[in-house]
Amino acid sequence: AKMADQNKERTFIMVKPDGVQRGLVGEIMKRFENRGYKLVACKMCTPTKAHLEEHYRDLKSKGFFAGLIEYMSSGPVVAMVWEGKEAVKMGRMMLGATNPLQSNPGTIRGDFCIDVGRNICHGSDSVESGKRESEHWFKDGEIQEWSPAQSKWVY
Ligand code: FUP
Repeated sequence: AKMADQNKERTFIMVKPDGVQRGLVGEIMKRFENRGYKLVACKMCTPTKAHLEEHYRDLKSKGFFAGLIEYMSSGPVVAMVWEGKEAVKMGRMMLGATNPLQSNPGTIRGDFCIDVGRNICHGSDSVESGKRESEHWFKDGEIQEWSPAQSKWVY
């Protein structure tokens, strides 16, 4: 991929209900902003089970699927799209491993959680799923194209 394309890679990141309830929304957003990623979409909503079943469709056969849907639909989440170089791989690295015993201190999961079923955040695992998930959670027009260099409001 050309540099220009690479710098526009997007990933879907979500603060899960327990992350919202523990007051970690700002902490998680701050890490992406500080690292140098650009927020291009953001909203709070309580997702329906049907919406989550589509989001997690690849996990339908797993034993934890019903519990996962119940947990994820239990309250508001904060859904976001972050843009920048290697956003998908870097997002996963910043989140930390799915298994709490392997999520290193310094990562979001490694710093804030110990239970795989209450792991406070989601991040896309490929560029493809980043695109699919962003389009699943946001309508056309809810994802913003913006650049600080074009703004007359920043001086
Ligand atoms: P991740 O991409 O890190 O979110 O991990 P997966 O796609 O494998 O799993 C999605 C979600 O299912 C996890 F965030 C938490 C939940 N899960 C469990 O509850 N139990 C498991 O054994 C594995 C995953």
